[in-house]
Order: sequence, then C-alpha cells, then structure tokens
Amino acid sequence: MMKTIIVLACLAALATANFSNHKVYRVNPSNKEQLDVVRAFEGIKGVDFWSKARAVNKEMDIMVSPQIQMRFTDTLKQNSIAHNVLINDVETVVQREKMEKMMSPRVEAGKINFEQYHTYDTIVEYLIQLESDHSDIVEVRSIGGTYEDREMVMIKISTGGSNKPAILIDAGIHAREWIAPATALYFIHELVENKDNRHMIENVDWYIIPVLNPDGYEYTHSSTSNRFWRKTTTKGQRCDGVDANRNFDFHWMEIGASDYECDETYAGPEGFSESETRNLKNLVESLGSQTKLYLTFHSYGQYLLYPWGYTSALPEDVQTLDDLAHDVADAIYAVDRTDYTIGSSTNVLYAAAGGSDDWVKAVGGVALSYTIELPGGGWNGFDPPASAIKGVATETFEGLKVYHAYVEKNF
Ligand code: 0X9
Ligand code: ZN
Repeated sequence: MMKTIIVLACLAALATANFSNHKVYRVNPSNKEQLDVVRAFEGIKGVDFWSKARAVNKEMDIMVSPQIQMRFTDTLKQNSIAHNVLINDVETVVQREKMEKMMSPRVEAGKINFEQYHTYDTIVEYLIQLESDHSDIVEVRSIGGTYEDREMVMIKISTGGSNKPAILIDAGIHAREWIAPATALYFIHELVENKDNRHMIENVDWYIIPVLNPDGYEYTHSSTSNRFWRKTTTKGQRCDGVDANRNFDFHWMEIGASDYECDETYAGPEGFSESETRNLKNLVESLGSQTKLYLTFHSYGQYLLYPWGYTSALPEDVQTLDDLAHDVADAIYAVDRTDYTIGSSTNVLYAAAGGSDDWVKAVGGVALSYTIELPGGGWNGFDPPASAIKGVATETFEGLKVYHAYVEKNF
C-alpha cells in the first residue's frame, strides 16, 4: 500500500510542470537590431514570451528556463539590450498562488465570489444556480463538447422579445489567462444580479461563454499540471494542444502561427480542427445578424485590439472601431487610471492569423469585433493576484457599459 502511494506521488511529481529557477526577464529593446535579436528567441524551447509587445521601446516579459538563461542573458549583454529580472523564480510564484488557493474559503455550491480564481465546475454550478434563481432572464446551455468531453457552457441573458441586438462575449480561449474568465463572470454577476444594471439587459441580449477552453483551463488549475498551459489539450504525436486562437479558418496559417505541434502558437492540422473553435463558429453562425458586437477577453498587457490580425491593412470601418475603443478606454481609465493601448492587432502587437476576432468579423459578419487584453500581475506574474480580480473586473465593467450604450443606440 505504502509503495503504491509513493509511486503515485512520484508519478504526480513527474507529471507536474516545474518552474523552479525559471526566470522572467523584462527586456526593453531600443532599436530594430536589438528587437530582432530578442525576437530570434521566439519559438526556442524553454523560452516563453509572456507579453505581446514586439516593438522597439516596448517592454517584453519573457520566461526563460534555467538551461537557456546564460545564453539568453549573454546575448542581451553582448547587444547592450536593457533588461532586468522581473521574477527570480517562477515556481515560487506558482506555489504562492497554489497556497493562496488552498487557503481561500470553499465556495458553497452554486455561489461565486471575486476573491479567488474558480475551477470550471464551480463556474458551471454558479451559472446553473443563476438560471434557476433568475429563470425569467437567464438561460444556460452548452454550445457543444470539448476534446475531453466537457460541455462549453454559455449563458444567455435576455428580457425576451425579438429582434434585439446582441453582444457576444467569450473569455479563456487561452487556458492560462485566468483573469479573463474571472472578469467575464463578474459581467454575468453584474448583469443578472445587480438591479442597477437592469437597463443593460432591457434592449440588448447577451451571450457569454466565460470559459471557451475548459479543458485547458482545468489543466492549468489541477495541482499536478502546468499553470502556464495556453492551448487546447488535443493529443498530438509529439506534443499536445492547439492554439485555438490560431485555429479559425480565415487566412489560416498564413502568418504568426506555427505548423509544429510543440509550439505555443500551433495552428492545428487544419482550420477548425478543434471542437472549441468549431462550436464558437456554429454559435456565431446560428445567431446570425443579431450579433452586433463581439468581445474576446485575454490577458495580459492592457490592449484594446481590433482586426486585422492577419495583415497590417486596416478594415474599412477602422474609424468606427477606433473611436469606440477610445471611448471604452476612457471609461476604464477614469476608474483607476488603467491605461489601454488601442489599435489593430497587427499594428500594435504582431501579425497572427487564425484568431477568433478576424474570423468573427470577416466571415461571421460581426463588424464590431475586439480582442481585449486585460491587465497582468506586474511583479506577481501572469495574472493579477486573486485579491486584484475585483479591481480589474469593476473597471472593465465600466468599459462594457460604453460598449452596451453604443450597441443600444446604434442598432
Ligand atoms: O496572440 C494572441 O492570440 C493574442 N494575444 S495573447 O497573448 N493573449 O495570446 C492576441 C490576438 C490578437 N488577434 C489576432 N491576432 N487575430
Ligand atoms: Zn490570449
């Protein structure tokens, strides 16, 4: 018996991704040559670009495994590239987060709070409870199954009637970006449970999928796995997982995506190879022209991005997209001076085809389509500490009010 326990414990330890002595460097290239030197590390095993920026004079946070650190820092030094250590030992941060999770009070079934990051089951139970408590305005349903046969749960919030414009929101397409589902849940809570926001559901219907990649999300939450998993969990030959945000079939695999399974931006064997992306596609198609606005929440970096991700060319309606983004950013800024960068994703971040935003706009026919990169955790690592969820969620909700007002007024 004892032997079995030891073997199981060892297996669990082996299965656990360990980030001991992994460091996160904050790197700031000051010219094009320096930027190219840093970018040459993209795709190298043991190097994980946490932040989006790929531009001169923009800080980049890069996690580097112990094996590569010497090579990495030597290269930076040789090229006089400014850098400092943001996180000295990533595992310490991961452990601290785990401890925080273990210490946090157990939530009662069907309840939720914004002081902790919740598991998928807790989230689903909360939504089901909401449906039974508010059956006049809430409908919870699955938009389809995932690779591991989890249901992708969606909540529809509507006061009824027909021909109302709709806002479609998803979060958590990237598993490790926990602040995104947490924020989407806060939106749901505010829209359903806060009577002061009743006006936001009178003339507009809401469709919200708070966790678009539940398999990946659960994988980052389980104690024996990888906190920084980004992809789906589809079994591969050499490595598992597809970057669902490279898997939408619009200019698929043209740029900023990888055809190598082990890469973080692996686009899959073909467009819509993943059930998660197919299910979203089917939903968008079934809602048709009712949807006027699509928001997909990611982290981190404080960006309000609009298409295109596959080209530096701008969409015809760029002025509308940009003006609205500025109004949203102003509303967020007014709360606590959180500053968002606005632009087309290729121009302010990098070119990357196969994203949900591009497909929803170009093929799904939803003109207003945005990717929102929420704030990160600064010194705390990838996501804000659980204690900061409330702050991020409440300020972002102010931005959502602006989006809502626009849709209500214009459609
Ligand atoms: O690269 C992405 O998928 C997004 N950034 S993240 O760090 N959260 O992974 C940005 C996506 C922007 N949209 C497109 N490139 N279509
Ligand atoms: Zn993301």
